[in-house]
Amino acid sequence: MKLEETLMHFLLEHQEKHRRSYNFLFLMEALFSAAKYIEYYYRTGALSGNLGGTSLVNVQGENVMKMDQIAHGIVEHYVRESGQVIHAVSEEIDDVIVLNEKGGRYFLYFDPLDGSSNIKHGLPVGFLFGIGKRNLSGEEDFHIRRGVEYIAAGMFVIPTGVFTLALHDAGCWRFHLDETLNYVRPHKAELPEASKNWEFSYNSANMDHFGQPVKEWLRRNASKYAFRYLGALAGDFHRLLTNGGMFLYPAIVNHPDPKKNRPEGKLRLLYEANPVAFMAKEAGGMAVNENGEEVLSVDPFDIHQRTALYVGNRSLIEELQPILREMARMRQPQAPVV
Ligand code: AHM
Ligand code: MG
Repeated sequence: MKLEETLMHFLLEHQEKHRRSYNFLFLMEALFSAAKYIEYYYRTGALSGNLGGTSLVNVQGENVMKMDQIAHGIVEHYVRESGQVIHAVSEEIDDVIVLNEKGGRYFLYFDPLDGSSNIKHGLPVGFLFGIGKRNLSGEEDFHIRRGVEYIAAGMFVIPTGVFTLALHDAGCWRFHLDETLNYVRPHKAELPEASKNWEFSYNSANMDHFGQPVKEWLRRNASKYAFRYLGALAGDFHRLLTNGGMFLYPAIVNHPDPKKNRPEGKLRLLYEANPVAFMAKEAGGMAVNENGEEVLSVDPFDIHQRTALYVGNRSLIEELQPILREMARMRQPQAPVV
């Protein structure tokens, strides 16, 4: 019998080493409990009729699935009970969820079940989150945190029992759910420098509607590597963390059906792109948006704002970055020649 190191023990050591409070552990415990419940509902969803849709449309104009609602309810319950969160933002709720403004210590941004097109098939989805911290040294102004201000971010790939957690300046770590429902066996995730197993991951059906320079760059580069696409960010990013390469969801422009254009990108900044960008950074990688700016540095103006995302090995992103910056420059209105 081999007994494994648990995630709680790993976190305790981490907090002690960095002389940090135990409050973070209470919040993490709430997230683990929520993830385990979501896993259970998802795994049994086909038999209990929970993998279908509802008649509702969310703030983003998308159909709400039953599992979206169930997963949100579970996370909100545990997070509220923990007493650790001041405000939360969920993909499923239009407004900021006000929790413990007086005693809470953290801000939580989460997507309880991301990758909705996989739900009816019971295929992998993700519970993604980012955590910001109260201003401890002065008046709290409740501002929405940029990705660089997150102290941690993670993703549960549901229903696989795999969890990845990145801690500010302390790396990106992977854990597995064991037979007693403990997350165990910390393993450091680092994007491999060697390109042997690198993969590209994007919705190739959109390729014709990416910006022209992005298309050209992909035509020159993507065929050097394997192509994999699950359609759920957590699953696609999970592969990327092990194999290296790039995941991209660029802006979609000039689509013949204008409703399908997404000039601002598809993914949500606070609870999809930023958690992934944060994990990538802690694993040695990088993420930029359609302007070539680091995703983590973007100042949020809306809790549900969208962004384009290019994330992966630093060398690949740095190669693409000047192309994106140049595209952004060309989009600026040119000063009239006098
Ligand atoms: P969702 O929040 O509606 O589930 O959308 C987010 C998902 C990501 O998980 C995934 O990377 C992307 O959308 C897939 O989009 P597409 O189906 O357009 O390829
Ligand atoms: Mg989502």
